[in-house]
Amino acid sequence: MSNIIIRPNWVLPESAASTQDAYFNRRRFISTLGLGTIGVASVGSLGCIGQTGEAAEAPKGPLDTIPADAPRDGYPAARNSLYKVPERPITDRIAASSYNNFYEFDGNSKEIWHLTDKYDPYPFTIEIGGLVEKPMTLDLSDLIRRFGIEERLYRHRCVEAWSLTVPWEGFPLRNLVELAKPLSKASHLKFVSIARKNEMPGIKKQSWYKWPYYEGLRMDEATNELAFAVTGMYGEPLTKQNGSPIRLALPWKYGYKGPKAFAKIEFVDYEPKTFWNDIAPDEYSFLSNVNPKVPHPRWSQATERFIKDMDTTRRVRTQLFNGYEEFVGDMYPNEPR
Ligand SMILES: Nc1nc2c(c(=O)[nH]1)N[C@H]1C(S)=C(S)[C@@H](COP(=O)(O)O)O[C@H]1N2
Ligand SMILES: [Mo]
Repeated sequence: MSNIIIRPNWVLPESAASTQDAYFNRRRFISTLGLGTIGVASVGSLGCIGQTGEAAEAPKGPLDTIPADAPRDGYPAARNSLYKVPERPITDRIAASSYNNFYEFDGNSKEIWHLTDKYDPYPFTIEIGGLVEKPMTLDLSDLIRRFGIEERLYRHRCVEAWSLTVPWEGFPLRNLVELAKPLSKASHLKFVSIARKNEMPGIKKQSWYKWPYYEGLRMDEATNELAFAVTGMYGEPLTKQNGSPIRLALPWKYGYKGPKAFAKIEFVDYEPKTFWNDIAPDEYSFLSNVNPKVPHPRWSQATERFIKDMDTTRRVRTQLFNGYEEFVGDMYPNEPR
């Protein structure tokens, strides 16, 4: 009896679900093999957990993946009381660090923390360029010291209809925009993540994607008070699987609009291309505001599975702009209401 491994209930059901990840991996895998639309059953074995073969270095738990050299200045930060989530509890920290989406590690599994042992982000710099007074490269540790950090409790809604409530730590993205001094003709920002194929196993395994991950925002979105540059969660620096060393939280948008491990911001005068929109433009729009009335072509967005702990079966109603209409509603006169 002692060798029975009890896994949280998401391990099996998720790999069977038709989602952002499973759908594309399956489709791509099949076309790689030249099998047309048959042979789906063979895909299951790709999603096995614990096959890294590096037990010695592998993290023992999902919180072992906070980089040892992550700057700890300001942690734990005081919570900003302006942003409340009165109707939902805070997600259990282990659950929020175990149930993830970060395709650079794996697109087929939610439990990716096992795969992060080679990833070593620090020291880390962010390159700022494009339509700015002067291009610059900023050291992340310097930025954290310069801006300081605060904690914000935000809802976090994935387009695959699961959600969390997370205490993020970081600084307003607006601070970074002001430091960058964009020219008046800059209308949008383009974010580019890192793609280290020797540290992130999902890149080689899913070589058909257009790495690195890239996303974009309008200037008014990036300077909205909610847009948050996240360097930590639950009072400590970010775990690798949650986007160490820096990612965005844009709580009124679906999760994929917030790039993890971004190392480049380019100011531009056009609407930039984005990773998921390029893959499936009819499924992942540039704006991607959370909206229960706008279904994904393959599933409803009216409700979501709220992940409070390892049980992922509770459903709650999805809210327009994920409950942030008072902060962002004015930016979107054409959003279906
Ligand atoms: N670079 C990068 N950023 C990314 C992703 C990714 O695959 N790569 N996934 C996105 C998606 S779909 C979601 S829902 C969130 C998940 O964040 P979490 O794992 O911290 O909950 O990260 C987003 N940022
Ligand atoms: Mo997502």
